[in-house]
Amino acid sequence: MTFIETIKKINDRSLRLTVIGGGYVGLPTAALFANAGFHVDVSDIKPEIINMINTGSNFVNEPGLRDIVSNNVKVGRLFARLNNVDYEGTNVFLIAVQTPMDEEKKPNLKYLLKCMEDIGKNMRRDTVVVVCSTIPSGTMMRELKPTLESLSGLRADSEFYLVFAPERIAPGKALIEFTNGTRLIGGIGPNSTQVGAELFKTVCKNVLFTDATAAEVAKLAENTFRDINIAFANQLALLCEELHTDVMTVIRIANTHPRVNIHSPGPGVGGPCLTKDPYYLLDGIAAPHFDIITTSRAINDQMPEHVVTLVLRALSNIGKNPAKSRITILGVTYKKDTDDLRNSPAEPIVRSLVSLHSEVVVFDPYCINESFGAKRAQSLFDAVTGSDCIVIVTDHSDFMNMDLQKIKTVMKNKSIIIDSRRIIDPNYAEKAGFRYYGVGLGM
Ligand code: SAJ
Repeated sequence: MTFIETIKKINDRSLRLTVIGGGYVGLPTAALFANAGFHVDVSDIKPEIINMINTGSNFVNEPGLRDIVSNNVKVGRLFARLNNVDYEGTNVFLIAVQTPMDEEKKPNLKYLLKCMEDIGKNMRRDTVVVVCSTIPSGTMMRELKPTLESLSGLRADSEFYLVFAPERIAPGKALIEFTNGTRLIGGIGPNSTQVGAELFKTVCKNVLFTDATAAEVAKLAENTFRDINIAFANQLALLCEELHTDVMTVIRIANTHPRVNIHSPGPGVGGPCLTKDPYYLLDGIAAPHFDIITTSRAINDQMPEHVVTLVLRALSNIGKNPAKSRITILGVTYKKDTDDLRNSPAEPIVRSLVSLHSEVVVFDPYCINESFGAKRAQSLFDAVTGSDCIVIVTDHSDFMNMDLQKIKTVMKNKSIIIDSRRIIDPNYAEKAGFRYYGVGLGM
C-alpha cells in the first residue's frame, strides 16, 4: 500500500481500527470512530469493561455515549475483546492506556511500552500508530519511534506512520469537545502528520498539523497553565483573607481588564490531569533554579488543609469542639456535575476531619458510593439534619440554590457554612441565620 492508498482507505473507511484501552479516553474515541463508519475493536485488560461495551452499556458517564456505543455494537462496527493481542487485520492502532504517575511523581509508562512491544512485534507495512495517552515531553522521538522501528524492522514515516494526537476532552463534555474542539496532530514526520490528520478529520471538525514534540509539550502546557492560574487564584484568596477583603470581588474587577483572566480559587485541584501533567512537563528536564510549576502544585495541594483550618477556626469562634461536632461535607467529586472522584480534594478534607474525631457525614447526588471513611447520607436533608457545619467542597449545580432557611431549621444552633467554592451569596447565608466563611473572604 502506498501513502496515497492509505489516505484513500481512511476516506472510504476500509481501514480496521483497534483502540487499546477502553476507559475515559478510549471508549469515546472508539465509539466516535465506529460511528464515523470504521470497524473498531477495543482491547482492554478489564473484563468488566469488555462486558459493558459488548452489552451496549458503558461505565463512562458521558452524555450521549451510551447510545453511540450500543448502536454501533448492534450494527457490528464496535466490538470489545479482553486483552486482545491478535492484531492480524488491524491497520490503525489508537492507544489510550493510562500513563499514571508513581509515588515519586515520575511517569509510569509500563502500559504504554507493553502496547508498543505487542504492536511492534506484529505490525506490517503501512500500519498507523496513534498515541492519545498523555506522555512526558520527548517520549515519541526518544522512546516510541526507535522501539517500534527496532521491533518491526520498518522505518517510521515511510514504512509505517506514528502520530501523537493528545486527548483534550473534559469529563462530562467528552463527545462535544472531541468532535468540536481542535485536535492536535503531531506526527514524527510529515507523512505521519498527514495520515493522522486525515484519520481524525473523519471525526473532528478541526485538526491542527504540528510535530510530535510540539504536540507533547503543548498538551502538558495547557494543563500546567491552568494549574498555575488556579494556584495564583488560590494565593490571592489566602492574601485576601489576611487583608480582610473578598477575593471574588478582586478577581471579578481585575478580570474586567481585557487581557486578564484569573481563574477561581477553591478547595484544591483534583482530577487526573492538572495534578499530573505539570510533573510530566518537567520530567527529564534539568531542575530550574526558580520553578513556578512545582510551586503552583504545592500551593494547590495545600488548599484542602486550608479548608480544614477554616472549619476549625469557625467552630472555635463559637466555642464548639470539633470532636463533638457534626460536619456535613457537600460533594465528594473533584468536578462539578460529574461522578468523577479521581484525586478529589474532598478526600484529604474528609480524612483530616475524621482524624480529628468529628462526626463527618458526606452527601453527593452524583456519587452515592464513596465517603472516604465518613458516614454517607442519602439526601441533602439527611446530611444536614443535626449538623453544626456545612462544608461545600464540590460546586455541583444542586448546591447552588439550596433553601438555606429550610436547612437552618434542621441544623444545630449557631450553624456554620464553609463555602470553599464560593457558590453561595454570603448575605443570603447570613440572612438565613448562618455564620458564613468562604475561601478568600477576609472577615
Ligand atoms: N478548578 C479550580 N478553579 C478553576 C478551575 C478548576 O479550582 O478556576 C479545579 C476543579 O474544581 C478541579 C480541577 O481544578 O478540581 C481540575 O478541573 P478542570 O476542569 O480544570 O480540568 P480537568 O482535569 O477535568 O480537565 C483538564 C482540561 N484541561 C484544560 O482545561 C486545560 C481538559 O480540557 C483536558 O482534556 C483534561 O484536563 C485532560 O485530560 O488533560
